[in-house]
Amino acid sequence: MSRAQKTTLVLVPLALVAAVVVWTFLYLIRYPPTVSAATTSPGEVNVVMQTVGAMGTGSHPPWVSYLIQRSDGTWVHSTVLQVPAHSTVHVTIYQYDSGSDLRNPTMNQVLGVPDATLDGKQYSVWTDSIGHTFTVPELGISVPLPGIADDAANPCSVAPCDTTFDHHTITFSFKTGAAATYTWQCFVPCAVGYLAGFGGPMSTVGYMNGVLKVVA
Ligand SMILES: [Cu+2]
Repeated sequence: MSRAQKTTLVLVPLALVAAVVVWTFLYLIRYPPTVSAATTSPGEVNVVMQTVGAMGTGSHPPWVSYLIQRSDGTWVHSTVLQVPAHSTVHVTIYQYDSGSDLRNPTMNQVLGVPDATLDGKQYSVWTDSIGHTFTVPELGISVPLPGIADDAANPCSVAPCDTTFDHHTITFSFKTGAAATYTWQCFVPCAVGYLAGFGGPMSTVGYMNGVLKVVA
């Protein structure tokens, strides 16, 4: 056997093993896509998201989730959000889920944003049931997203939901600093069927756990 043949004999199986390992890794992490905020004017961007009581499709249909809207209007099942550094981020969240009581009452406060509105009215705290929160601990930002009524007439059960379904509209804004990567998440124990409501979707990027990429 020539040297070239021997080399091929070693390298081909090695490449196959490497391909399988990479494919398995990518399959296991199934990292959701990054969605960039839409620039409206210099230094200002818009982010539109929704929270749903159940995805209704995909690998975990019963899981609660966030979704992010692309600037072309399509909804992406992702929580990986990219915004520019040193800009103002205007966030709108359509909240379609019912709520539950909080374990930590701190989380019913609007923290770190000056202008949160709920269905068009400014608010700073929500003491009734809460569906989810949008919280970026490192930035001191947390916004409670009130739940829709338990007896809502027209709840949405398959994401993405449109605004013909019962929902609350929450808006707020925050300023970004230098480029950095933060994690954000929901702090309501909203993972039904998991220990203390905190497993499953609560600890999974793409559902109730997200990444905020601030890029220069
Ligand atoms: Cu949640």
